[in-house]
Amino acid sequence: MTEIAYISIGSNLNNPQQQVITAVTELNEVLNTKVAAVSHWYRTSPMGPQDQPDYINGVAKLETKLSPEQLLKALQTIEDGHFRERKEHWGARTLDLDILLYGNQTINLPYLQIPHPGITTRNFVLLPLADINPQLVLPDETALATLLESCSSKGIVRLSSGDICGTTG
Ligand code: A4P
Ligand code: MG
Repeated sequence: MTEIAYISIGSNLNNPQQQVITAVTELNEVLNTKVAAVSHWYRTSPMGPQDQPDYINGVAKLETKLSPEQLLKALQTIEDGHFRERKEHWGARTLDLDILLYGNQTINLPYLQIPHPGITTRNFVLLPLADINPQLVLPDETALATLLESCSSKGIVRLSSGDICGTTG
């Protein structure tokens, strides 16, 4: 069965613009998976430790036949290919790929929580999700539009396509 999954893409090290563009290509190359849409890209102030560069953030919509666990593994393989080092929690990273949503499923495993716990409060997740699907409703029936109403637009700037080459946004 094909499911829709939304993936958050973030980078703030080693040419972040290039990292995120390459990540989209690699997501499209994952087995039994294709990228159906990509949001605009955003420059965002770091959440967490402030002594790190700004991030480039966006979201990709996937159509996939992989299970959530298989998809997580595929994302971690892509992160590893970007020389992602797992050091400080919320620290700087070359590439972070998180599963925001997988169909209408709720998953609470030690190594996989879906919807991603940060989804309801992070403007760098909510705004790109709305670019792709403003009508989106979470598994607990919260509307994305409702979350957006209480979400700050502080520290986030939408990039135009001239700012980031190769973008479809
Ligand atoms: N994991 C659990 N659920 C999921 C999921 N839905 N998708 C587990 C992906 N992974 C999931 O992740 C640690 C573990 O989370 C994985 O082993 C997986 O089994 P990680 O990426 O290795 O490490 P982390 O950085 O400690 O956690 P995470 O969750 O990626 O961090 P966050 O909460 O996403 O924060 N500021 C801005 N402006 N933009 C950003 O994108 N990102 C972070 C990272 C901090 N500040 C930021 C941004
Ligand atoms: Mg992550």
